[in-house]
Amino acid sequence: MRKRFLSTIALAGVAALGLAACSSSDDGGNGSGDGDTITVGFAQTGSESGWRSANTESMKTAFSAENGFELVFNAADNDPAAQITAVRNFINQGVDAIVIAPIVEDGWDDVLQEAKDAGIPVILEDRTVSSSDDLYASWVGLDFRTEGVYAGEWAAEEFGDTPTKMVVLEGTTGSAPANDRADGFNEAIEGTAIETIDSQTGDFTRDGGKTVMEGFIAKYGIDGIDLLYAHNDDMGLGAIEAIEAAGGVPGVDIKIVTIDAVKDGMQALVDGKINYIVECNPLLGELAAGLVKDVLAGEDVDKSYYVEDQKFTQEEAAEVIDSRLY
Ligand code: GYE
Repeated sequence: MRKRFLSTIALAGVAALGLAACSSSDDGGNGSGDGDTITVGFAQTGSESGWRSANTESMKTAFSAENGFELVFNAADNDPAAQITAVRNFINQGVDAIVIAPIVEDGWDDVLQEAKDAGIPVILEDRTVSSSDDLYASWVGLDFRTEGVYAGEWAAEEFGDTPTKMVVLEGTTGSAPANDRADGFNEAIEGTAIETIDSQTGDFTRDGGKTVMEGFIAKYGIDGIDLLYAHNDDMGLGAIEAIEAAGGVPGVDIKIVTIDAVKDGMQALVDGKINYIVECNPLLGELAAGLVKDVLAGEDVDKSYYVEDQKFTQEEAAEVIDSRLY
């Protein structure tokens, strides 16, 4: 797949394009609002993490009345069936466009076809789906596989030939970031002496990370675990609580690498409790809103827009933490 990466400048350009191409909702949508207001149904995953809160805020800000939108917001509490029902409701309401942050990759064919048949364009943000890309107009998000590679490269560099026992806190089972972050990481540590002794889902939540880590500690002991790879900061933060409660020192007794770089995660990195973080930028609202306007205006858009991520050591985190936007 051709990857188009967007720098901050390109991001602003895409958003500006969208604003210039402001369209009216004369495409048959019978949603509420006057002719110039674009009614958008947004099916969010839920509110599982700090990343998600920042993403929701970014989306609500971009899809504001000021910017010409009426936003119908739904958060599915991490339930794939409820999210599909929400999308179906948007179709029945006759919204002008639908934006989805798909909880899991599979299971989207039917409802995406229904949206297409109803003439309602779908824009995906954040996570991807396994359906054919004919069924949606465009996607904007992050390269989860590369995030996993970055995290794995750090681990390979840190541990290399030293026999290392690793546990993994996986994201939501079946979600694109859980799948891709696992693959990318495993690829990067191939040939090292890092051994995955256990890997379970913590559902991207702090509580989930804490509970699963408690189980790992009960089974292997603090001394039996050298490295934790958590698919997001929140699960890593939950695991830190579990390690401290068991008398261990996170970041020292057990090294920790996570993904997201939200404020709390970055603070734990600065404090030495996390050892490395790969960023995942949640500020996708303006891009998604620009894409909705472009698609409704009949502009040509790419099928996928990748936003580039950074990565942080403890020293680098200390330098940037005060200027971070989320
Ligand atoms: O990393 C995690 C969130 O889909 C990229 O979902 C997103 C992930 C993010 O719950 O914190």
